Amino acid sequence: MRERYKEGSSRSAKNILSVVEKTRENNEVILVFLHRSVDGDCVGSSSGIVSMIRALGGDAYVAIPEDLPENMSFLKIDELFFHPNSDSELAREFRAQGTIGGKKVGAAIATDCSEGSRMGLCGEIFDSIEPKIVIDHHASVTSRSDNFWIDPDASSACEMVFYVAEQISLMTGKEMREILCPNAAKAVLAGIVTDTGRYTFKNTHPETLESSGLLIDLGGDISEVCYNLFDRKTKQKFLLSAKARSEVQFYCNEKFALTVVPYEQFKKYGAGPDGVDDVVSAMRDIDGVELAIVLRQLETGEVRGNIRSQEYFDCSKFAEVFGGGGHVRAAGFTVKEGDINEIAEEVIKRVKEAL
Ligand SMILES: [Mn+2]
Repeated sequence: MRERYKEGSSRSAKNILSVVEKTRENNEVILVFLHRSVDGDCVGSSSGIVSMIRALGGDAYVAIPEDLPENMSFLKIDELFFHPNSDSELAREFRAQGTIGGKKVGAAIATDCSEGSRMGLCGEIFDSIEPKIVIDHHASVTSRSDNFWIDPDASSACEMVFYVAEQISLMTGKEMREILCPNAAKAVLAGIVTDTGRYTFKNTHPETLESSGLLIDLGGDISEVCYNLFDRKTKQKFLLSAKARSEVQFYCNEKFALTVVPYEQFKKYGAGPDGVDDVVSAMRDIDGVELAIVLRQLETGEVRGNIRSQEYFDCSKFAEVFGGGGHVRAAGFTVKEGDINEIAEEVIKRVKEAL
């Protein structure tokens, strides 16, 4: 293990071991939380934590506020998840008496996010549980505690979780392949691949590749992960993505690229809300473009903005203007209601002031 993650990963490992011990003694379950609009990193990191806790003899589920996206079904991790508003037996029990499999919730762990406000309908549950452990790499996190490991320099929450698993292996003498079951290892690898843009972003460190290599050993198939998360697409998605790209507009001496995708376009092409996921980084990679933004309108009417920058524009700070957050080179926000074209005008105005 290199120095980079030593302090944070061993502190997190100790915190996790102590809540596993406490919840085992009290016959309680641990819930692991992720952010809404789930992505590979939050899904992978939370799955890794659940696998870890179960390997230590504890009981845990990921509390997810929405269905797992279709492009993640190849991970085969459904049994790690618990959707509190679903129709499942566990969810009905939880709504009726606040228990899961007869157990009270004794601890909360959040990965790839730190605040209930980012967790959709699971946020209220997170806020009501103590103690809380957080493993996150978002620059916008401001609260600190011994139970929080926040490292904005880490490529992904998944990479952090890998090194926590390694510490737990060292501390307990359990083998890595016991701690991260093959499907969890694949999910953790998927998160690293997602947040590094397949190891092309500046957040890719030697540790990122070392952990990925070990995850391949533990059952992560990197070509399967990349094909399912990046390359495979429906015809509908392909056509909508082409339409969104063809509608791009340039501002600020062509340094700012913006495309706006109203809900009617999703309907017209028959594509789901993820139909334009590949557009924003492609726009950012156009010669001369520093900043790319995709605005998409969902069926609920809310407008989601995805922001990417090349070299100097602070996406996280810009997203905060619209109530969002993220990283310096990649961030996002959601506006609950409003006309998408008016929101676009506001975005253009703010960019002109900031860029
Ligand atoms: Mn992440």
